Amino acid sequence: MARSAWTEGEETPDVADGTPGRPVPPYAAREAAGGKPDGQGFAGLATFCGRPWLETEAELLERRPDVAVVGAPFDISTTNRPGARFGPRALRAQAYDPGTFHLDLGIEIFEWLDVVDAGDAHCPHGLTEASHANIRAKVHEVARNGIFPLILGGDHSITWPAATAVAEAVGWGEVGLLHFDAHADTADIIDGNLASHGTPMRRLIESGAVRGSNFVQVGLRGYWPPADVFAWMQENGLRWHLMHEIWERGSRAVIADAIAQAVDGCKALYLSVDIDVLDPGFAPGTGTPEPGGMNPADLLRAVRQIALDTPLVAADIVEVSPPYDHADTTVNSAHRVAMEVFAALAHRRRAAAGGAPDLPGSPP
Ligand SMILES: [Mn+2]
Repeated sequence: MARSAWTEGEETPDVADGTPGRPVPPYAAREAAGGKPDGQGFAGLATFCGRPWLETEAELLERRPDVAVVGAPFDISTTNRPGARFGPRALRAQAYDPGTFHLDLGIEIFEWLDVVDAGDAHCPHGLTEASHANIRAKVHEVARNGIFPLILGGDHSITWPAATAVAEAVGWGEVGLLHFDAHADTADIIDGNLASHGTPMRRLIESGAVRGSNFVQVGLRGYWPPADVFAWMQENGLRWHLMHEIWERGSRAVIADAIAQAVDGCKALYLSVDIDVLDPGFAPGTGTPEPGGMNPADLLRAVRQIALDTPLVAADIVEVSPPYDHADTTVNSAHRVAMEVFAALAHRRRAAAGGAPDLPGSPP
């Protein structure tokens, strides 16, 4: 049994195999999987989860990972306080890195799922069209090669180019969208802006990239948008589950309904998580906080269930605005949304290979 505490009378810590002063290597399993040692997220280069950094399509093609993380550091389409351009960097550098074994699923995530960090789409300041074009191109580079893109916003306007790229790669009009948010983001034009963070979902329906019949929203609350926007949504087959319904029926029942609606007749699904779906007490670091939201335990389990039970091909996590965060609370919750997606996808790969959960997990 290795001892790690100082022992009285010794000049150096008693470590690893008991040899004073001997260097401590990282856990072999994590190092072999290309990751950082447990708990060392603060050290070294800030890639997402310490994963390999592969910025070009050629590098992606050489390795052919299962998932590529793409940053979309763009925030000039926010209607209120900005700062989400700092989201991707904070999610890479600030999130507490706890390890890689998912307890509930009993899985060492990166032994079953190869995840890389593909860097950021270039978002030149003040240029919405160019930024969105670059985001669309970067996500398309990933999706067209059969790699699952996990996109880090940025404000929610980035879902317009990102989901468009996924639809181009996977099938135009064959992609559904499951959307967690305090707000519907289905307005037509806000202050003359077609590319607002309050309008991306309408653009996706209008273009035909995403099917209205498989478009499901969860967590809406507060005071926006007005009734005429919901009337447009109803005409186009979109469905929504208000936060009030979660309060009445419980998250588990609502999520089960949302999943059933999203996947009914659907070939592929895109998950979009606006972190403001969480209550601002859990996620203060966001541009348009709305009190009365979900808690992280419910959101994380919902995301896990969606990644387990749907033909999920892509996901984004948006509206993390680190300048308004406290104690990295928002960043950590958003980071764990990604971890739930990874763990569920890893579990599916293991199940397909005939594997079973390791202790302490149990079948989901
Ligand atoms: Mn949103």
